[in-house]
Amino acid sequence: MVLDKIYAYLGLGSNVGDRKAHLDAAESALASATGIYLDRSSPTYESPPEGPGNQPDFLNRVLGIETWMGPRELLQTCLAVENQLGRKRDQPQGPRTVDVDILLYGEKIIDDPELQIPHPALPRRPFFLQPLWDVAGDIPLPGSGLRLSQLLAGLAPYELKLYERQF
Ligand code: PH2
Ligand code: MG
Ligand code: MG
Repeated sequence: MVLDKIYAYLGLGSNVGDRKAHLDAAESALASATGIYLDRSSPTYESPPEGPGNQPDFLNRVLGIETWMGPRELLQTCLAVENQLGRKRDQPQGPRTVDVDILLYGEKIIDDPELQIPHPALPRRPFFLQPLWDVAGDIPLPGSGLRLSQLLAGLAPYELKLYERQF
């Protein structure tokens, strides 16, 4: 049987401890997972927390991967990497050592209680739209008809600092 290979984008975030080390560790763990080929890694950006504000600033990065996993298996892998890196789930939207979200999975649209793709918050999050644009170019968001540049241009002014460029 020939398995389909899908191009997917993952969003990484951290706002606890050595944030860059957490993103790097998550990236290495994902790159070495069977069924994932790491193709691209975006620059890292720093931004204030969206949502509950009484927490440290985040670092965020986006990965472009090729994967042979189905979307649910990929989600399980993302959660396993979070757990492996010591993620505690006490406060929803609260501080996290590392968060690994599926942003896009090919052109697929999924709307289940436990998995929504494209990530429903992506259109309003500059800290994912900008690094996604860096690795993917100005692609249209599946299901919306809008390109990343149009989504970014429609946002209220936001704070997003380039933290580290990667090559
Ligand atoms: N993630 C959240 C909530 N707020 N804010 C920023 N800047 N970056 C994030 O990754 C982030 C957030 C929930 O996952
Ligand atoms: Mg998450
Ligand atoms: Mg998240």
